[in-house]
Amino acid sequence: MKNTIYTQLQQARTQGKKSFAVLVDPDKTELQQMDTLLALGEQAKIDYWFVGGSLVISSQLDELVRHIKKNTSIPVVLFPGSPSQVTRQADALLYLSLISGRNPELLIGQHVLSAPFVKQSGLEILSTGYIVVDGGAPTTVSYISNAAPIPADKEDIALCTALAGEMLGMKLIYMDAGSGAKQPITTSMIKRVADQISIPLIVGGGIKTPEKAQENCKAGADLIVVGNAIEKEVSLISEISAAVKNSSSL
Ligand code: 1GP
Repeated sequence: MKNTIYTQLQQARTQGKKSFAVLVDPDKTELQQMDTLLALGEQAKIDYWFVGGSLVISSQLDELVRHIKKNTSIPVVLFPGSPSQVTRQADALLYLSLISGRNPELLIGQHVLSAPFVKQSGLEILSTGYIVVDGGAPTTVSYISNAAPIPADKEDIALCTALAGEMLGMKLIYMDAGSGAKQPITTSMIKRVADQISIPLIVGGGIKTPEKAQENCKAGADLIVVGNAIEKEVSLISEISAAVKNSSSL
């Protein structure tokens, strides 16, 4: 099994180097309009493209990932809302278990059904404890998963959930306020979790400014994910990328 991206993430964590991923939602992306985004991502030296969404209606996932791979050298990591969003064209797969929820299908059920296909895909598999935190508005992920998010001020619950994920052997923790969240995850919750876990921490959902991205990194996030804000204002890629890189410290 490949281990390239995970090794990169672990090394970055050890070195205090922060990473930045831009989330591409296949439903909101026209192939023809991708090229500006791809060029800006290359220029800004982002670390990863994340591709996926809680509910993908479009059937162009394969084609979209192929297009990104053909036009950039940046690795593509799938961030799937369901097993139907797995394509061999990508480099790696966030193998998400929704550990903040109590829906057995999203904890293990869908994994069992898709395991043979996922194994055969040849993708690098990144087992990820996925923690959804209330972002101030109902999000697609909460509705689809039928699972309540962790209240934004319940830092102890987030911490215990992340610790349990790590001790269960997950390679990454992803704390997400949900796509387009009104309130991103607080720096205080990020710090509480980051201080106690030793695996890389991904943070996303509702991050709209370089300042917030930087604050999250300083609080201990290893990888920042931004989708919506960049869809609205593509030039934010370079500003957020610079802010994330500048937060790297030894
Ligand atoms: C959502 O973390 C991602 O799952 C990104 O969220 O689109 O709000 O940046 P945004």
